Amino acid sequence: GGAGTGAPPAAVPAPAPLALGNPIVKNIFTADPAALVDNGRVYLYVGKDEAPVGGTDYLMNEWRVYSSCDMRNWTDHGSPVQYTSFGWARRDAWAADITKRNGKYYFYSTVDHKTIPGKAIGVAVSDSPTGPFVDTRGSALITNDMTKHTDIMWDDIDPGVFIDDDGQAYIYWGNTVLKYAKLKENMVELDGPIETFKIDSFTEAPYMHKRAGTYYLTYSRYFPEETVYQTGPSPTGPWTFGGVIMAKNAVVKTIHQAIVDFNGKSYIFYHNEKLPGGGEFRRSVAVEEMHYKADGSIAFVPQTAD
Ligand code: FUB
Repeated sequence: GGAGTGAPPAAVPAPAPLALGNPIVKNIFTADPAALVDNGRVYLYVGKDEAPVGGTDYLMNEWRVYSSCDMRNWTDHGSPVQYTSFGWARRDAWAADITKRNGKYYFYSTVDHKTIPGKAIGVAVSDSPTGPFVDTRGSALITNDMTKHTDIMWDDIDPGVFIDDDGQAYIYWGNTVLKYAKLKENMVELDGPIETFKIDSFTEAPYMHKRAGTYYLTYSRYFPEETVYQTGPSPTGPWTFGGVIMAKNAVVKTIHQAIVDFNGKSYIFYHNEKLPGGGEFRRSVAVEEMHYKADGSIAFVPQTAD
């Protein structure tokens, strides 16, 4: 925090919502946004929801990437990576995250493993934010630990990757139990043991960002999910509950956020059911401006329809 003047924080007037053109992608169903700001553009990575009307499970084979210079007009760059990019995966292009280090782009993603029961997390590398991404390590970065869990098959999902100012990288992931580990500078190997945070009501989709020296751990809680956050003085806590950022959707039980700063504003991506024909397994990604109050807390974000 800054030097205190004794004056209370200024009240932040509720800003008029910007027309951001939600949902962002209108010709296919999309879910699980990840975002990266690079060279003056924001890149948005999504999973493609292909379940038919009345489908009873996710049908997800590939990720797609879009970019924008203004958060309103988006360029479609196609599919930079599919679950088949991971030779050890058998299906399910579930949630992913993206980061850049030393000029290379690292795409972390959830897939279903061919031989180790349950979900696993892989990492694929590219020289370009629009891919193609290649699984240079040729094996999963994180798999279900069968010595500890023989019954939880989706606890290794939803990677969130964060590189701190001192260069140390972290990966956060999990369902029900929030796990994390350090990453080596090469970004494709864990550096040390897998640890856990004890977070009440944690469901999934952990995401780390840092602002003015404070670490913000955002994630989904409950089911149907709402987006909430904790703050801490380090990337490993200790954590203090901050509040609800976004309320649960009307229909879709998942919500999966990603948060970036772009051209001096903060934005939160998420998904809902609002593209016509949408539903639980036919989601659509949207974006809203996100505001910090003077004390660093995050103001509640209403969803906009357009
Ligand atoms: O899209 C499949 C799964 O649903 C994701 O991995 C979760 O975050 C939830 O959105």
